[in-house]
Amino acid sequence: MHQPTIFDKIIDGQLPCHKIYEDEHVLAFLDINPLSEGHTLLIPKERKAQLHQLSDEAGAALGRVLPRLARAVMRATGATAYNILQNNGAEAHQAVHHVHFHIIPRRGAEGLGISWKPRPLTDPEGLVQRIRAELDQGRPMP
Ligand code: DGP
Repeated sequence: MHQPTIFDKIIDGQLPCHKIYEDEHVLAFLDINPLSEGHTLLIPKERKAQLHQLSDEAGAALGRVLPRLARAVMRATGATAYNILQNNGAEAHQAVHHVHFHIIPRRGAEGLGISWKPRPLTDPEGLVQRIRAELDQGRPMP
C-alpha cells in the first residue's frame, strides 16, 4: 500500500515545484535541496514507493525521458559529468517513498559523493542461476 508522500501533492498540483517536464506518465522538477546546480528529479505518476513495484509501462515511460532530460540538464548547466541516483528503501537513503530518479550534475567537488567499497565476487554462477530463476518466475514483490 502506497502511503501518500510530498510527491503525490506535487503531482496533484497541491504543492508547487519548479517544473521542467511533464507528460501523461512522468513529471520532472528541480530538487528542493540540490547537491549541485541542475539537480533534477524525475518521477512516475504511478504511485509506487520503490522501483521494483512499478509496472513495465511506468518503467518504460521513465526510461524514455531520462536520457533526454539528462542531455537538457547537462547542456543547460554546462556540466560535463553527472550521476543518476535512484534510492529504494530507508536503508538505501530513500527519504521520499515515491519512486524518483535523481539527475545530479558533477562539477569539481560539487555533486554526488560516493563511497564505493568493492569486495570479491563469490559464487557468481550460483547467484546468476538464482536471479535467472526469479526472472523466469516473475514473482511480484510487495
Ligand atoms: P531521496 O533521499 O532519494 O528520497 O531524495 C529525496 C529528494 O527529494 C531530496 O533530494 C530532497 C527532495 N525533496 C524532498 N521534498 C521535496 C519537495 O517538496 N520538493 C522538491 N522539489 N524536492 C523535494
